[in-house]
Amino acid sequence: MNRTLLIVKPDATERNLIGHIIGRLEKARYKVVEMKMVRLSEQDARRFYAVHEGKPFLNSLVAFMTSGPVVPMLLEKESAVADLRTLVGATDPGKADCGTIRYEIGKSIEKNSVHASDSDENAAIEIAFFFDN
Ligand code: 3AN
Repeated sequence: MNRTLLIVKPDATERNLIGHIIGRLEKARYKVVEMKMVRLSEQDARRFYAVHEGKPFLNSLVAFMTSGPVVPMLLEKESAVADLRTLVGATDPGKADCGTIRYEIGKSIEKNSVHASDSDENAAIEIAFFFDN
């Protein structure tokens, strides 16, 4: 078993898609170990996306991620990180494979409905950002 972090982003909480996303995760055999709804401050969002410091889209991304509630979840499964990246799909929903969560509900490269950790190392950092586990 290993762990990863998924965040339901504001575009998806706004459209009442939290339950839909949890359903997709549970059907894909993820165990939701921890979950909460939070409103990120600008400082939180900048800290979470520190790897994107200097990127032209950072300010807009921070504004979007603080525009409404988000739902971080700690998920457990074998090959949790890689399988979740596959299930979530490409960053740009227009380029995401058919059947992926972003293909299905993503609106744009920014409003792409979910975040998923991209490595075991980042999963551990991102889980610690939101949860005590
Ligand atoms: P992913 O979420 O697929 O791992 P990252 O980590 O490269 O993608 O980017 C983090 C977030 O930044 C994305 N989920 C998206 O919301 C936003 N983002 C990434 N690239 C762009 C871009 N070129 N224009 C606007 N937003 C972007």
